[in-house]
Amino acid sequence: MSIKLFDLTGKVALITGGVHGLGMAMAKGLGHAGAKIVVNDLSQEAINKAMAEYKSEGIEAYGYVFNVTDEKAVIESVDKIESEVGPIDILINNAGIIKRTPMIEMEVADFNAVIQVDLVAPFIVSKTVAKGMIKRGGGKIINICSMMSELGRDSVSAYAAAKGGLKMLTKNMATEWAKFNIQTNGIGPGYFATSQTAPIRVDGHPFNEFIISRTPAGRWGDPEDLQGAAIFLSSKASDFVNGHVVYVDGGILATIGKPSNEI
Ligand code: GCO
Repeated sequence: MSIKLFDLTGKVALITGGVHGLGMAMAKGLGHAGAKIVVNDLSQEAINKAMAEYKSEGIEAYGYVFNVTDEKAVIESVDKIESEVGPIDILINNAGIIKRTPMIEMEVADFNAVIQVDLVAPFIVSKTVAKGMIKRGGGKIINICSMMSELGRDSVSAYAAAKGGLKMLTKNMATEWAKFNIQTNGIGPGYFATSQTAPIRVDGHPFNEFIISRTPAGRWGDPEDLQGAAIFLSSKASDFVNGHVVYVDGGILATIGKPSNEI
């Protein structure tokens, strides 16, 4: 008997914001493991471009325009997805924004905007999707946390507050929903080469050199490095895993680092 622990055939996975970057990379991983992929964005143009990319890789994908911070829109869209594509078995709360501003200069409105998208929206989408999962006997929820779920950094106060909160929200979802056979976990990416980090990754930028020296693997992550953790936490292989954040970070959280002059 072949045990297909990581097979997602027949599953429907909603990856919020999965039209580029880390979300798309994780969605492609789930797609190649057999899942039907559903993504959302605020822009139909971004969705159209993403649909073409998924199709070019032979992945069955669907796109919906809705704002993850708008509860009414989320409820309507989840209903539409579940009637048009199928019941959502896997939810990856990936959609997120970042605003890099020193706290003393940060506008409260900007702080609130980051909290809404990066923390409140995962709450909204998860509680909406979990209602169906509970009725159907289970599901998988993955919250995309961050290095900033564990560590602070100059200029990313709102993002760190949101991602720290998202780590604890993940533990609370696990606490409340594991009895319904819903496994809720997080993935914490280290520093990855995406559009979100492009401004701090340019050759010669001090932060670029810092990350490469501070990461034991000595490189920025490639979005495909996240696919294994995403498939694991979406599959039967993680049916008794609850409330953990799997850090895919090249070892950066494992070390205090070393003096720059040490070979
Ligand atoms: C930053 C980066 C980080 C990474 C990621 C780390 O400005 O420090 O953008 O926030 O994107 O979140 O896990």
